[in-house]
Amino acid sequence: LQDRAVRAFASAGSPDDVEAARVEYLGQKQGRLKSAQERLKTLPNEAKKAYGQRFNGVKQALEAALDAARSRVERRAVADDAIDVTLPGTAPRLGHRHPLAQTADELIDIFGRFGFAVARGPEVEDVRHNFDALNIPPVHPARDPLDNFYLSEGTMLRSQTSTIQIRVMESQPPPVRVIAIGRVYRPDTVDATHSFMFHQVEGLMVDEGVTMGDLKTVLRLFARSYLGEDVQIRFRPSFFPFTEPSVEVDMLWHGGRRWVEMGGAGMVDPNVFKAVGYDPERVTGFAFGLGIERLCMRRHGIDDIRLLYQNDVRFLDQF
Ligand code: FA5
Repeated sequence: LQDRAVRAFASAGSPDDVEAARVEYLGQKQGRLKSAQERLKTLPNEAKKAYGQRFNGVKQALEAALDAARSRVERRAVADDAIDVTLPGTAPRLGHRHPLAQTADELIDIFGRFGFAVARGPEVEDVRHNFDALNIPPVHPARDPLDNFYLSEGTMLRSQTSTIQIRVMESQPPPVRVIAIGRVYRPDTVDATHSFMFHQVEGLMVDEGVTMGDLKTVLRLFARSYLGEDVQIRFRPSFFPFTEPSVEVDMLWHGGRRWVEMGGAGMVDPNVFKAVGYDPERVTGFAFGLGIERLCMRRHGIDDIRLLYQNDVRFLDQF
């Protein structure tokens, strides 16, 4: 009886099979164990003790087999339920690229169409690339420790992406047509259009016969592509040690009531060409450096640069 019952429980594949086996062997009315119990009454007294012990052993074995069979078929039922392919799914919350990263991607795309490749340079720079090779003399106020983040001797967090102009020209002969996008650092006082860490896009084009007219055309075409056909920009005379002549470029801010500086630009100074071993008698070039935050702000109507760094999802969700 015990062997047959244990086999029946072990082979039960569903809750119904388990119940059928339970009724057959452990049923209170006509179960086989019950019948065995009935037989106890018919035995002579001296045989009752041994039979009773044997009966209890069999009963425990059968109950254990029943428990095991029940938990086995239950586990299988749970496993089957766990993959109900007909249930509607839960949509995962997807993130997306930060507006500044999106702006950088678009700049690379637009200037790429104008034939500009992408160059890179380190954020921790040496003073030679940040100042010396850019024709910024040792006593120039731009080097003031109060206006720069100096690190150990001779190194600093770059204050402008113009460093990459130098790195590119040092590493290849003309012609050059590149942009470089990156972080720059300055201890500026933070306000709606200034941060102590921001991004610039640098542009450099060097070849025989490059003119200021080419510079203005490229910047106008760029502004129209990125900010829209109706954007207004203007050029003001300015000064940078590494360009001559130099200009500052303003854009009419959203709302149309004020001009905001977008960047600096100019014709590469012959001293810069000499510092990198280019022949200023043979080639000319233009360079520009634009603030990426301000471009992004003008494009999307953002009023405060600080919103770009706070990572408030209510703000970021809008891009
Ligand atoms: C320069 O950094 C020059 N290297 C640009 C240049 C490149 C001139 C090549 C000539 C040839 P300037 O310091 O003006 O220039 O900065 C350029 C732009 O960076 C500014 O017009 C502005 O858009 C942005 N910018 C400057 N300071 C900040 C700041 N603290 N926060 C956010 N944007 C800034």
